[in-house]
Amino acid sequence: MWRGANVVAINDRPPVTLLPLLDRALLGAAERPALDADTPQGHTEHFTFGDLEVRSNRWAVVLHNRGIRRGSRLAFLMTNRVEIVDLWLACMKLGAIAVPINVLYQAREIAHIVSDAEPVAVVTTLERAPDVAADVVTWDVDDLARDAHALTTTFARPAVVRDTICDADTPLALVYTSGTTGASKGAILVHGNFASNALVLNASWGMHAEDRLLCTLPLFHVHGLANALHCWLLSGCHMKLAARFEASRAVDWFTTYRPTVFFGVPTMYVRLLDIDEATARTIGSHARLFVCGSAPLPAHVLESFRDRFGHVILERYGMTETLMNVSNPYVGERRAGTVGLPLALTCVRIVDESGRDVPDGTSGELLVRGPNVCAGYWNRPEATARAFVDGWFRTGDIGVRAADGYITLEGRRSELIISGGFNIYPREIEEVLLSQPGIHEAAVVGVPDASRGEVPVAYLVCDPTLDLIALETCLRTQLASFKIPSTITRVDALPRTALGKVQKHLLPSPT
Ligand code: MCA
Ligand code: AMP
Repeated sequence: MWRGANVVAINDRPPVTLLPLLDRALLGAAERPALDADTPQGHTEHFTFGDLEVRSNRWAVVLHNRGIRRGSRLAFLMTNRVEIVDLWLACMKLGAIAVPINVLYQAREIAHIVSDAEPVAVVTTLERAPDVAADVVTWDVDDLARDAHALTTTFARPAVVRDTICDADTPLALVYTSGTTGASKGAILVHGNFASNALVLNASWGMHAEDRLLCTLPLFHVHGLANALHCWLLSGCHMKLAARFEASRAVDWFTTYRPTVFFGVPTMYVRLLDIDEATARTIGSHARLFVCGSAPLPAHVLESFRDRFGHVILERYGMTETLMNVSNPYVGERRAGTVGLPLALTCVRIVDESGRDVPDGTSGELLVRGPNVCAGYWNRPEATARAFVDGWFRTGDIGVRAADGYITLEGRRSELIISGGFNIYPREIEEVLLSQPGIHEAAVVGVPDASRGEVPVAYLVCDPTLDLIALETCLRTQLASFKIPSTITRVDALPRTALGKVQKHLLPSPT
């Protein structure tokens, strides 16, 4: 039975530690070209695995000299650059906990993460440092890089690294993800989560040392951080790290770098469909695998991409709290509209409201367990307790399993909006709107958008004199750009139930 194959022991984390897995590349393939990374100045730098090993040893010493110890939190706020790899590997080597922050966040959103995670410092650029609260220490990434460069530490691992012992349960990251309350919670991801995720993905997707992986995903979310970074380091393949995805640069990246593998969110694939047919075929001829996740991939995008690039995109499903859970097969049918089958080591159940397993073909909430599932939420024992039932993590995603095991996601229990792969909780935007003078009631919902999947729109009961242009300017100082409602509609009243609950499905079409 296919289901039996996915059952693991109930206490889930096998003693797999992360760094020794990556040592095959970092130590064993030191001479091998490893990384081309965009610099903030717009150049590309080239690194071997040995370079990355030496750089991260030096970063470990520099961070240790500045007080970073096992269990210390160290936040980072920057677009993709090699120094994130340095910082990440140094945290791994020191047993420290990295806290990625979305670069699109404004001061208000950053303040929440920093006050919750209490990092020793936020590593950022001089331009972004003012967005971090004045009472929080910031370290300029270029200063740290200069300090590291000035060290003579070489390939031999320094004592601070040799003396650090991490196991599968050692925390490595707090990744903030929005809860249903609107305030984001830090998922505690441990070494074993990253190790099992990378082992399973590389085995499932056939990642190997000759691959060339193009990473345009931000390293502040787990799609880039857990999947791209670790599939690369574990396989010992080559990676090109772009500062960020830019549709206008895509043809150049794909035709010059010639990646064999690309990981993206649906919006990136929608943008790639603008590439002309002949170029798309050439790009497809160099590639072996296109993976998509973080939001639903519309079936028509999969089909248009297959026709244009000659590849069936492999869609998979994950969460910040669980890393990857379910994937279409590399060999076998990649079924449009489905997320495929549970990954090896991950068990998936689909249950009804009372927690009973539903038969195939019936919708229910997906519960998962396995070594990929996080250790809980930072500082939030009640939220952690609520998230697990008998050791199973409640995803909040609603799905259905076909008789042959393929899972289709149908929606979510919460009001989560996913725009361009970034998560948005309506409640957070509503709270910011309600803090503005002249706004009496606010409701935010997601509406379909051809390229970003969904976008938020707002409905306001407000004073007739409210200046919507000034409101948008004000929202832009408090919310990341992807959370700004694409339309704001004035209404006389919000539709409510007799008990006063807003009936969002009865709101009029946005104007
Ligand atoms: C977007 N912007 C950025 C970045 N991405 N700015 C800096 N760094 C970035 N990485 C800003 C732009 O400056 C612009 O701001 C606005 O966002 C829209 O950008 P644009 O390029 O016009 O948008 P697009 O063509 O629609 O593409 C957006 C995108 C982006 C590149 C698809 O949304 C993106 O990188 N998404 C990936 C999200 C992700 O990694 N999600 C994984 C979460 P302005 O409006 O101010 O001009 S992890 C997850 O969900 C689970 C675990 C899973 O299963 O993976
Ligand atoms: P995050 O909180 O950023 O980790 O987002 C996780 C959520 O993204 C999941 O709970 C799903 O709702 C959604 N998600 C991830 N991958 C897919 C996918 N392939 N199809 C539909 N939704 C997805």
